[in-house]
Amino acid sequence: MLRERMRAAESVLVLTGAGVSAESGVPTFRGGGNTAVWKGMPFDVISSAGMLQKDLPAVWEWFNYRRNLLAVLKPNPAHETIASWQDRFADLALVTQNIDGLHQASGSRDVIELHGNIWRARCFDCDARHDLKDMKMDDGVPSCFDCGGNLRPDVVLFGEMLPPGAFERAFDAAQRCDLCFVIGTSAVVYPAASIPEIARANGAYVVEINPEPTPLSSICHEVLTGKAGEILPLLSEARPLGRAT
Ligand code: BJW
Ligand code: ZN
Repeated sequence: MLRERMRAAESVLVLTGAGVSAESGVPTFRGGGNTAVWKGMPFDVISSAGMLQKDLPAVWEWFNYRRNLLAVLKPNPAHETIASWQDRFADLALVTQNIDGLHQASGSRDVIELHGNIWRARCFDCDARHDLKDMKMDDGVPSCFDCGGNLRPDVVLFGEMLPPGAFERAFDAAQRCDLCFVIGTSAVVYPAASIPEIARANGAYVVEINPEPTPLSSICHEVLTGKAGEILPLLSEARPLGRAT
């Protein structure tokens, strides 16, 4: 029973994906949404390492468009419930594939961002990071304040390595957790999707929250079918949970 597991858990890992931000109005990548295609290009083409070489201005245009969409969006009850778990569990690791910063906006600290952050840029030449919230963006490719080199969005595109240390921290948390939540991810992108597998292999109880089944559903001990923003607040309430499969 999940409530018992939550009471007893000492170390909890939460892995989130785009579905956690869906109820805030952020489009998901797969299964519908408006940003799956940008000017005729599928997102895995425009958000790829190859596109940085081929057309950096187009990559900036795509990310500027998305930052503009995100600028007015707010965290939803899913983000808020997860943030409240910092006080509920002695050891909580929040690992996200999301680049939108909404976990931090809801009060989560020390978020392990596997795929970077859309509000940051990185210099190709000197590797300096710059906060885009402070930067006035024009069309074209912005320049580094430190060395004048070309900047790129500080996000992990297809075919790129994850930020140094991020997967290692998530891997450690997966090895030590006794309860693992997999929330709002299609679980098709690796190495992120391996984290619940590692947790399960190390004895954790694995719970998925998603309106749709995923390739990970079959290894989960419980699948809570529905929206994260509706189900997660129920996990903080005293009354019995709804249907679990
Ligand atoms: C709700 C909901 C609600 C809706 N409530 N839920 C092994 C085999 C084959 C290929 C590979 C492999 N290992 C690695 C690869 C390559 C590749 C990969 O995984 N490809 C697969 C697709 C096949 N991986 C990589 O390239 C990674 N790098 C890497 O492995 O480096 C090592 C290496 C380098 C070079 C060569 C070889 C190895 C990097 C992956 C980076 C992913 N980047 C993106 C784009 C970020 C920038 C941007 O935003 O544009 O990250 S892709 C995109 O997918 C984004 C997401 O973080 C990621 C995951 O998506 P997510 O979060 O799961 O969202 P969706 O939309 O897919 O799903 C939403 C879910 O929510 C759905 O299930 C809904 O049902 C649900 N939902 N409403 C709850 N209200
Ligand atoms: Zn620089």
